[in-house]
Formats: sequence, C-alpha cells, structure tokens
Amino acid sequence: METCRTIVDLLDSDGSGKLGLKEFNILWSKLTKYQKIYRTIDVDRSGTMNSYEMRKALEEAGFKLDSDLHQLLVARFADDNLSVDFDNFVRCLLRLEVMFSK
Ligand SMILES: [Ca+2]
Ligand SMILES: [Ca+2]
Repeated sequence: METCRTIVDLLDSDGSGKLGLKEFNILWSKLTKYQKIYRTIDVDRSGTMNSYEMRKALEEAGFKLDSDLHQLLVARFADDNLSVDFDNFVRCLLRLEVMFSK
C-alpha cells in the first residue's frame, strides 16, 4: 500500500493525484527494468539485496553513488539484517530517479 502511494506521488507528473495511462506506461517500463536488474544482481538467490548487491544493482540502473550516499540508502531501505527486498528496492530506485531527474 505504501509503495503504491509512493509510486503515485513520484510519477504523477501532471499532479492529478492518479496515474494516467502515460504515467502508468512509464511506471511499467521502469518496474520491468528494475525487476530484470534485481534478478540479475541477486547472485546468491536470497531474494533480497545485501549491501554489496545493492551497490551493483544501483550501478546497473545507472546511479553512481559515493559510499556515504550508498550507506544512507541502505540504512534507509534495508531491514534489520541489512537486506533490501524488492518492494524497498523499487522505492529506493524511484526515489533516486526523482532526485536525479530534477
Ligand atoms: Ca497524473
Ligand atoms: Ca541476495
């Protein structure tokens, strides 16, 4: 539920509070891309990203982050075991997309 709200907030480019078809298409192509990255990078097949995998995944997605920002993101989006599930992975990437596109 929370992920849905975040997604709408982030991708609602015309500010209508809902996702239109065009916005939805953008979301869809992003999710497909993220899912591909997630599958490729999760080499130990744990179903989650550890800090190391997370760094590779973000690079794969085109974000070159310094160590400080990377640590910050992992701290923000990982659970107590420092692993990031797909839900949080998507939120993290969407945040970055918005941060870097502005
Ligand atoms: Ca909209
Ligand atoms: Ca993993």
